[in-house]
Amino acid sequence: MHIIDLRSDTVTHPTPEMREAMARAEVGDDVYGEDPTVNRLQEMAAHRLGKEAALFVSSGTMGNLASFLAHCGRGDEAIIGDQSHTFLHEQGGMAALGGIMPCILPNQADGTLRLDDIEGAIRGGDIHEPRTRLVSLENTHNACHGTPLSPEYVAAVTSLAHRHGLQVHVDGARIFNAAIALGVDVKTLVSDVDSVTFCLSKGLAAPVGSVVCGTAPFIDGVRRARKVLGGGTRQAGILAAAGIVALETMVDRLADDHTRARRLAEGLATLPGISVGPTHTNILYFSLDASCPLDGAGLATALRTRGILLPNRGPRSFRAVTHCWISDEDIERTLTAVADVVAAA
Ligand code: TLP
Repeated sequence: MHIIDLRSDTVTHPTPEMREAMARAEVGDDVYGEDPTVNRLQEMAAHRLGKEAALFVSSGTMGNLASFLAHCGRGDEAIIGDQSHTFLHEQGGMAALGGIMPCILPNQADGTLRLDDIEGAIRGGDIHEPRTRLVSLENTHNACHGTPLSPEYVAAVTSLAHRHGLQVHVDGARIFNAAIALGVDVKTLVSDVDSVTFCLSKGLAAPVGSVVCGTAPFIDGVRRARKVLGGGTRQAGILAAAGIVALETMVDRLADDHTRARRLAEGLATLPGISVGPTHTNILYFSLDASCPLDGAGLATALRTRGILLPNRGPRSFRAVTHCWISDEDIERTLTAVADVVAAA
C-alpha cells in the first residue's frame, strides 16, 4: 500500500539528485575546516541568508542550542515563547547544558511575542537579577499554525532588542517556507537579526543537517559550542552535498506544499465535526469537535489502517504537515478517508 505520511516534513528522504551528489562528494576533515563540500554549503548558506558566515550542524536542535551557548553565558537569560520549539521540544537544553535561564513569554496565535511583553521582561541590571542577553523568535512558527513572521515584525523586535543591547536569534527551521509564503527574499526576514538556524532536513528533504548563520566571530563561538556538543564531524561533505542540492532545487517547490496544505484544510473544514486552524504554510492543525462521535485515537487508528499516518497530538487534536512526498492525489485520498471514517462513526 502507498503510505501517506503527514506526520512531519522531517520524514522526507533525499532525492535521487541528492544521493548522486552524496556519492560523488569531495570530502576532507571538517574539524580542521578542510571539507570543501561543507565549506561550499556554508558559503552558499551565508550568501543566501545575507550573513557573513555559516556553520553546518547536525540538526535544528543542535543549531539552536549552539547559538544560545554562543550568545549567552551561564546565568544569563534568554527570552523565548511558551509555544516555541526551543521551549517545548528541545529538552530545555539551554538550561540543562548551558545554565541559561529561559524567560518565557506567551506566544500570540500568530507566533509573535508582544513587543510590550518583551520590553517588560528585559532586566534592568539589578545585582539580584540575571542578565537578559537574547530574544529568540521562530519563523515559521511550528506550534502556532506554521505562521510566517513578517519582515516588519522581525525588524521591530530586532530594533527593540538592539536598543537594549540584546541579541536576536531566529529558529528558522522553516525560514524558506516563511519566505515563499510571504513572497519575500529570505534575506529580508533575517536582515538585522544576529543569528538564524535553518533546517535542510525538513521541507528541503536533505537527509541530515541544519545551518547556523551570523557574523564571523559569532560563528566561531558556535563552532566551539558545536564541538563540545559532539557535533564536530569529519567527512561531513557527504551530508553537506545533499544540503547543497536541497538549497539549489527544493526551495521554490515549497509553494506546492503550501497549496496542498490549504487544499487539505479547505476539504477538512467542509466535514461535520471538524474545526481547522488557519493555514499559512505547510503545517495545519485541526480538531474533532465535542459533537464528533470519534476521538483522536479512533481517527488516527482508522487512518493508519488505510495507509495514512496522521497521529493525534492531543485527545482530539491533530497536526498535518505537507512535504515533497505528498501529492495532490494523496490529499484527496486523505480527505476521502477522513470523511468516510467520520461518517461511519
Ligand atoms: N520539529 C519537529 C519535531 O521536533 C516537533 C517537527 O516534526 O516539526 N525548530 C523547529 C521550529 C522545529 O519544528 C524543529 C523540529 C526543530 C527546531 C528541531 O529540528 P531537528 O529535528 O533537526 O533537531
